[in-house]
Amino acid sequence: MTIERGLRHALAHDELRLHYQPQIDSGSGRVVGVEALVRWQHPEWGLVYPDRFISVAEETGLIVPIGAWVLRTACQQAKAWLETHGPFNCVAVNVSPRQFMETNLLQTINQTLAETGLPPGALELEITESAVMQDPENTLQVLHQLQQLGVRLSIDDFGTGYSSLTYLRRFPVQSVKIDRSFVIDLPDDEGSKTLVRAIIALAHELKLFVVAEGVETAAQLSFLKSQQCDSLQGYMFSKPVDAELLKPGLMSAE
Ligand code: G
Ligand code: G
Ligand code: MN
Ligand code: NA
Repeated sequence: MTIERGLRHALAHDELRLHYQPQIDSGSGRVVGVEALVRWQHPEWGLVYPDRFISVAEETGLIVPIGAWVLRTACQQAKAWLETHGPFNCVAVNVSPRQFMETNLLQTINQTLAETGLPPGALELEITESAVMQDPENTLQVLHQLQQLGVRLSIDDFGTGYSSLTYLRRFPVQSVKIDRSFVIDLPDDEGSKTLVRAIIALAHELKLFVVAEGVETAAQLSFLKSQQCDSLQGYMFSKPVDAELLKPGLMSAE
């Protein structure tokens, strides 16, 4: 069976799952948000990770219904967390370039928020830097419309694309996520240190919140804290896990 046929089947037969990875406030150690990451629970292949199917979904357009499912499921879960565990910043959902170019993204998001009752400010959309830069003028327009809905916006994989500083300043985003490739060689590699320091300083100048991805070691953590990185995500705190294993708002990583 091809991946494409498998994905159609997965959508129709409820084989997709979301895992959630906590984002930790670097000052308090509290869980302030979670990123939703899709998996495919295949009856024979077992748990299939997105690297195996997101690109096919993107090419075939299946990313649109998959993305809508991810959005609805993540918003339902976040609403449940808000009710049982009290306030937490937000659930972050990845939006692919193709979804971003779809004309009804705005409508899908609006409708999902209305149906689930999640406050818009509790949803964050992660858009990769490369997606943002494919058509920056169009992106700017869509980002402004999304901002008017009250959802939070974040640039994913930051540092790997080629955002001009002009656009970074003009995009109505709240945060940037430093790509894991810059975190992995901290704190020994001088190049990585310089880049991470520069990204954090620049983002803070622009009043953006900074999240570091892929934090695995105490040494990486300590460097990121010394640079006032706002929040942290990585195996050091938790792998992406089932919703039942997380209690955002109540959880502390200290
Ligand atoms: O944990 P990880 O293997 O989950 O994710 C691998 C890649 O797949 C990451 O680049 C991540 O952004 C992407 N990804 C994970 N979940 C989703 C999703 O729901 N939608 C989109 N578009 N990409 C996702
Ligand atoms: O959306 P994005 O490209 O940022 O997806 C995050 C990816 O990074 C997912 O595949 C997730 O499982 C993975 N990931 C999250 N934390 C860590 C980490 O500490 N180390 C490694 N190697 N991967 C991580
Ligand atoms: Mn992401
Ligand atoms: Na990323």
